[in-house]
Amino acid sequence: MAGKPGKTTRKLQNKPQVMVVLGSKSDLPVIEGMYALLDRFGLSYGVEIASAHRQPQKLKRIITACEKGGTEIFVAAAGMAAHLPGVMASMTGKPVIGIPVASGPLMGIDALLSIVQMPPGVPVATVAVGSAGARNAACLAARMLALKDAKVAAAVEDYRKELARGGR
Ligand code: RP5
Repeated sequence: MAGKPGKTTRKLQNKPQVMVVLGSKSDLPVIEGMYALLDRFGLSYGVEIASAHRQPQKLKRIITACEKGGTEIFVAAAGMAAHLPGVMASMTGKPVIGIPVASGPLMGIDALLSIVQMPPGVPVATVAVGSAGARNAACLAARMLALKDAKVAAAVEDYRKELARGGR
C-alpha cells in the first residue's frame, strides 16, 4: 500500500488511488501522520515532490501519469505563496485537497489564504494548517472514496468509533 517518498517510478507504476504532491522536500515532516491513516483506510498512495513555481513541467508529468494510472484524489501540501494545490486543480478534474504548510515568516497564514481563496469553478478542499490538516486530508480522501467502496467505508467508521472512545 505505502508509497514512501523518493521512489517515483515504482509508485507511479503502482497506480496510487491517492497522490500526494509536496512543494518541497522541506514539507515532508508535515505529512508524516498521513501514512498510517492512509494505510489504515486501505488506500494506496504515492508521494512526489514538485514545486508549482520551480518545476511546473514535472508537476504536469506527474498529474498526466497519475490520471492515466487511475489516481482518484490528489493531495497537495505547500507553504508560503502556496499555488501548488490550485495549479493542480487547474490541471485535473479530480478532487484536490490542499494542505497549507507553516513555512516562512507568516507561519502558514500566507499558504492558507493562497490555497483556500480559489476562484469559482476550480475548487480546492482546504484543510487545517500543518500536520492536523495533513491527517484530515487522509481522512477526507477516505471519506470520499468510502462513497463507492464498502471496505473503505468500514475502515472510516472503525476510526470514528476509536475517536469516540477517546482515541487520537
Ligand atoms: C513552498 O515554499 C514549499 O511548499 C515550501 O513550503 C516553501 C519553502 O520551500 P523550500 O525553499 O524549503 O524548498 O514552495
